[in-house]
Order: sequence, then C-alpha cells, then structure tokens
Amino acid sequence: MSTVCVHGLGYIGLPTAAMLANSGHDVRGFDVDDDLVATLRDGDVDLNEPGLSEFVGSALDDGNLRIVDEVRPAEYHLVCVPTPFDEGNRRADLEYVRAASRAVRPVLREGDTVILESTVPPGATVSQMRPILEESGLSADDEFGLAHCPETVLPGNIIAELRANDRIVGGVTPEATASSVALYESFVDGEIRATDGPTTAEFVKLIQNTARDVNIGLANEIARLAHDYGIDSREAIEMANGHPRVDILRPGPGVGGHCLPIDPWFLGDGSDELDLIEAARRVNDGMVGFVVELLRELVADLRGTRIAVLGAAYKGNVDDTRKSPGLALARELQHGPEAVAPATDGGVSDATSVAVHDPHVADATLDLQSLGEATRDADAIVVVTDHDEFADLDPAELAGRMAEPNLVDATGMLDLDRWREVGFSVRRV
Ligand code: SAJ
Repeated sequence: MSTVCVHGLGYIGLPTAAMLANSGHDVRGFDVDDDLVATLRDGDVDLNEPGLSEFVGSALDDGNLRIVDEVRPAEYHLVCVPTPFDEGNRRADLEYVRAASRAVRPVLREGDTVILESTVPPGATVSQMRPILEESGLSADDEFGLAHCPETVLPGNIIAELRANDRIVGGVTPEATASSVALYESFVDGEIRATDGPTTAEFVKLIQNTARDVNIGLANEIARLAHDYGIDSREAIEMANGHPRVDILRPGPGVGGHCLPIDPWFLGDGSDELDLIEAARRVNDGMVGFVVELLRELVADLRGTRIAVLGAAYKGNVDDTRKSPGLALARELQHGPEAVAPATDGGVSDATSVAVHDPHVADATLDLQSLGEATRDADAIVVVTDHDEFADLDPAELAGRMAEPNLVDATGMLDLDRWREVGFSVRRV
C-alpha cells in the first residue's frame, strides 16, 4: 500500500481519493478551496452523486483518508483539477494544472510518481507539467515518474465506474507507466492499458468523448430529417440499431455537461482537422433552436405566452446545470431572436414568460419554480431533462392547471399516448 496525495477534491478527485483509501492506501486529499476542505473535514459531501457521501464517510472514519490544507510528500500525486474551457479562443485553460504542478514541486522526491487525470489537450502533461516539476531539480527521465491516466467515469454512476472502467495509462518513461499501472491495479477491475506516452492517453480520452458527441450529433440530425419526412426518428433509430453493426445514440435537446460539448475542441489545440467534429458540435448546439421550432408548431405566436421548461440539469438524475440545454432553451425563449418575434410596442409585456422547474437542482441563482407554479396557466410544457420523476408526471392533472395542453418532449422518455388521451397536442424530438 502506498501514500497518495490527491490534488483537487471535486467530482473526480474526491471519489478517487475515497476509493484509494477504501482500498487500503494512506491518502491525503488536498484542495485549494479552504471552505471545501473545512466542509469535507466535517464529513459533509456537497455533491449529488449516489452513494458518494457514505463512501467518503467510511474512508474518513477509517482514517485512511485525511483532508489536508497543504500538500504533503507522497509516493503518488494524483492531479484531478478542473481544466476550464475558454469559449472566446476555444482553448483549454490549464492554469489549475500548472498550479497543481507548482504545489507538488517542493515536496517531490526521487522515486515519486505524478499522475494527471484531468482532461487536457494532447501534449499538455509534457508541455505544462514536466517543466514545472523539473524545477525541483529532479528529472522525469529517471528520477521521478510522470504519467497521464484520464478519468472516464459517468456522473451519476461514478463509484461503480471507477472500479469497472478500463484505464489508459501513458507514462513519460516505461517506469512511470509501470508505477502508475500498479496504483490503478489496486482498485480497478477493468483492463488497464499501457501506452507509450502521455500524449496518446490524452488523445484517447478526447476521442472517446468526441465519438459520443459526434454520434449524438448524427442522432440529432436524423431527428431533424425524420421530422421533415413526417416519421418517428426514435422508432427509425431503434430499427436501424437492430443491424449488428449500427449503434446510433438518442436524439435530444442538445448536449450539455462539462465534457462532451467541450472536449472535442481540445483536439483542435494542435491541429486544424476538425471538420466532422465541428459540424457535430454545430448540430448539437442547434437542437435548442429545433425544440423552439417544434414548440412553434403548437403555439404559433410565442409572444405573451407562458412556457414551462422541465429540466435545468444537463441530463437525467443529476443536479449539474453546466451547459444545460434546459437553461439554454429558457434563455432562447426569453431573449433569442428566433423564439420571440419583435414586440410590437417594444415593451417587455410581449415577451415569452418562461418558468423552469427541476426536482434535482437547488440553485438559488436560477429562480426555479415548483412543478405546480411552473405549469400553472402555461401554454406549453417542454420536457428537456430525462429525470425519472418526469416519467411519472400526471398529464390529466397538468392539463387541468394549464392554459393550453401543449407538450414538447425533447427527451423521448414520455408515453405520448397518455398525454394525447387527455387532450394534449404533442411534439417529440
Ligand atoms: N445525450 C444525448 N443522447 C444520448 C446520450 C447523451 O443527447 O444518447 C446527452 C445527455 O443528455 C447530456 C450529454 O449528452 O446532455 C452528455 O451526457 P453523457 O451521459 O453522454 O456524458 P457525461 O458528459 O455525463 O459524461 C461523459 C462520459 N463520456 C462518455 O461516455 C464517452 C463519461 O464517461 C466521461 O468520464 C465524462 O464525459 C468526462 O468526465 O469526460
């Protein structure tokens, strides 16, 4: 068993630190956010991830996980910090990665291994971390290990996937790869695949998320094509997928979260070859506009109407609203040029009024409403997020409360016959 210092205690770092601790390692969890450190020391986990609170609690209770406010020497340093995306220049902001490297530098010893898990553009482990770490006087060629091992867990199923998923490990040297593989072998049931350098590992992670984004882009384009032909895209996709070599994903209101809409752009950091990838991004970003088109088939003039948007989280059963299609739709309905025809008197009274409801999100800045408030006197409901709760909505009760019974299901999760039976006019992405 080894000493491990985990840098960054967010969605990836915290469960990974707890996993390592629960697998018998002596783990220090470090974060630059003092408030987070204090909260975690009290045993409070402020992340809506199934089972995470108990998982972290047991690691803390056993004493194998300690939350620290300064970086300590350790045989392994695992860097799990955010890599925000700068929308303006479409570049990754790697300052947290560099800051973590600067934090490791003074405690780095000969024989230690530093592993980056954060998603970065190809080449970043070597170009961003190595020079900073080598300011310690030690060399990544033969004195300390440096590797990239991208995280691949799905929010909502993190603990199970930490154990089950295959991992790709690329070290600067074969020794760095081997010592990193040894750490992951202590808790990963999936296959651990070693590659000949960090850049391949970085690239693999990006093409995984890009493959999913492009596949969803195809599904979304199929949904728009099917609409023009007057056929049901979901039935068509399901039938197409019966072929042994076809596997098209599900269309929806667009792609949210902090991974799929962003990571494809990281591939453009050192290359211009982003044609198909960029087109898929455009298709996915355009789905909110398509949802508005479907809405206008039901409510021709959106001015002065009241629309209930159900779902502010970027996907079902999570509370994360980053790049949420639901919030993008609410913005487009309120402010977007396609959604709201210019008000005749220029006054706000002609604008579409939008109420957003989400049973998983508790964010005071978003002005979310209860289901009852959001749907009262509404001219249409748009279901954007596939939360389990929305499958149980009672169409008759909602019809009684609304001004007009109109429904757009952007998730494909609803049994539309139930809605039609009580008088709803419906459209589905
Ligand atoms: N979505 C669709 N249609 C689908 C599947 C998803 O429209 O058929 C939408 C979702 O509604 C959501 C978005 O795509 O808005 C992204 O959701 P997701 O569940 O596909 O993925 P994330 O962003 O939660 O997590 C992804 C995962 N990557 C892959 O599956 C290749 C996860 O394994 C990664 O660890 C994570 O990104 C990450 O951190 O990179």
